[in-house]
Amino acid sequence: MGRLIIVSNRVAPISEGGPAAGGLAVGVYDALKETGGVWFGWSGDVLTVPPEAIKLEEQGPVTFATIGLVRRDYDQYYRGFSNATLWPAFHYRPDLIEFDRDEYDGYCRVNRWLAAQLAPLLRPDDVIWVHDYHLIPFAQALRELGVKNRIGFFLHIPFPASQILLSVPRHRELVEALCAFDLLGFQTEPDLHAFCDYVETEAGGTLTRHAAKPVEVRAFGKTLKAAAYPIGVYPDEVRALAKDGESGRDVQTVKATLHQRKLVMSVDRLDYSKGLVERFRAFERLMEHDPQQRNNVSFLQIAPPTRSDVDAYRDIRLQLEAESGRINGRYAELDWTPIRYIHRQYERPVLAALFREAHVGFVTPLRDGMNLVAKEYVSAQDPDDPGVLVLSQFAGAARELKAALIVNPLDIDGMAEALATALAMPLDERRARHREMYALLRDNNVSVWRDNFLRDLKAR
Ligand code: ADQ
Repeated sequence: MGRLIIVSNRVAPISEGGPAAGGLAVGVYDALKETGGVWFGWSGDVLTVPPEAIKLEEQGPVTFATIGLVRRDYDQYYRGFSNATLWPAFHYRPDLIEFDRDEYDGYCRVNRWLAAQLAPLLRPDDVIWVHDYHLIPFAQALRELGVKNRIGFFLHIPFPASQILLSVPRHRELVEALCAFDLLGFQTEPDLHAFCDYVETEAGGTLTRHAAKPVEVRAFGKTLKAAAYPIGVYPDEVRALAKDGESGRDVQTVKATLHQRKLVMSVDRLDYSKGLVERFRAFERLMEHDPQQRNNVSFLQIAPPTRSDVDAYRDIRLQLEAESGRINGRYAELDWTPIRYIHRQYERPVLAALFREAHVGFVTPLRDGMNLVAKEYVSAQDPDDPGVLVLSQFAGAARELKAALIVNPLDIDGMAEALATALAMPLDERRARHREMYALLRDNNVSVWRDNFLRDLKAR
C-alpha cells in the first residue's frame, strides 16, 4: 500500500501534550499519527544561504521531512502573498489586501521549488495530500515535473464568494492551479458552493452533482472532484486531557484567583479574523447593561501573537491592548480585573483543563474556516455540569454546533445578551445542549475527516 504524504507550509513536530498554536498542525498531526506517513514542508527556519538538503526525522510512525527558506522566499511567499494577500481575501477582508507582483511571483517560485524538493522522495503508489492556501500551485508544479500520483488539497480557511475573490489580482491563475488537483476539500458547504460558483460564472467550467458524492468539476481542460469535509477533533481524548489537568497548577491558580466568580474564556491566535475587538466590547457591554455582573464574572482571553511582521497584525495587537486597558480602567476594582488578556501559548492539557473550568466558551470570529477551539471547548466539558458555548455564525463550526448560542459577532448587544443568557442558563438546558454537540463531535472526529477525504481521493 502507498504511503500518505502530507504537505503543508509549516511542519510542526508536535510532542504529545505540547503546545500547538495552529489548527492545521493539530488536525494534521492527529490524522497522521494513526496512519503513519511523511509530513513535508517548511521547517520554520529563515536562512541566509539556500538550504542544502531536506532534513528527515523519524518520530514513531511519522517521518518529518523539512527544509528552511531563505529570507527573500519567506518574505515573498509566506509573509507577502500568503499572509498579506490570500489570508485577508479569503477571510472577507478585501480592505486589508496588499498585492505585489514580485511577491506573487515568489509565491509561485517557492511552490515550484518545494515541489522539486519533494519529487525525488516520492514512490509511484504514494498518495499526496496538500494543505492550505500557501500551496495552491503545488499540484500544478508537481505535474510539470511529471508526477502522476493522486494529489488532493484541503483548504483550512474559508473559500470566498466570487465577488471577493475577484479582488485578488491573478485570481484566475489561482483557480486554474487548484484545478490541477484530483480532489479539493473545503470545510463547509458554503465554501464548496463559492468555489463552484466561481468555476461556473467566472471560469466557464461545468459541474456535475451526484447525491452524497463529490461534485465533478470540469474547468481549464481538467476534470477533478470537490466536496466539503468538516475537520473535527478527538472529543474523548480532549475530555480525558481536561479531566486529568483539573488538579494542575495553572488551573488551581485560576480557580483560586476567581474566588467563586464565573469565568468566560476565549483562545485564539491573535488575528484580525478572530473578532477579538468586538468580543472585548461585548464583554464591556455586559458590564454596562447589567451592573450585577460586575465583579461576578471574569473574562480570560488567551491570544498568542502570530505573523507579527505583517502590518495588519501589528495594528490589531495595538488595538486590543488599548481596548483591554480602556475597559479594565473603566470597570476594574481593587480585587477584580474584568479582562485577563494573556499573550502566551499553553500546552494542550492545560488549555483543555482551563476550558473545563470556564462557564462560557466565547468563540466569535468574524470569519473562520472551522474553528477547532469551539470543538475543543465542548469536548472538554464535564457532561454533568457543562459550560455553554457562545459561537459566531461565521465560524464553519456553527454549521454543526447548532446547539450553541449562535451570535453575529458584529452585533455587540446581541453578543452581550448571549453572554448573559449563557451565564444564567439552567443545568438541564446546559446538559441537553452539550449532549447534542458532544454526540456530533464523536460522530465526525478527525479520523472521519481524514478517512472520508482519502477515500474520495483514492476513488477513481
Ligand atoms: P486556526 O486559525 O489556527 O486554524 P483554530 O481552528 O481555532 O484556528 O485552531 C487553533 C488551534 O491552536 C486549536 O487547537 C487551539 O487549541 C490551539 N491554540 C490556540 N491558541 C493556543 C495557545 N495560546 N496555546 C496553545 N494552543 C493554542 C486554521 C483555520 C481554522 C481551522 C483550522 C483547522 O483558520 O478555521 O479550524 O485551521 O482546519
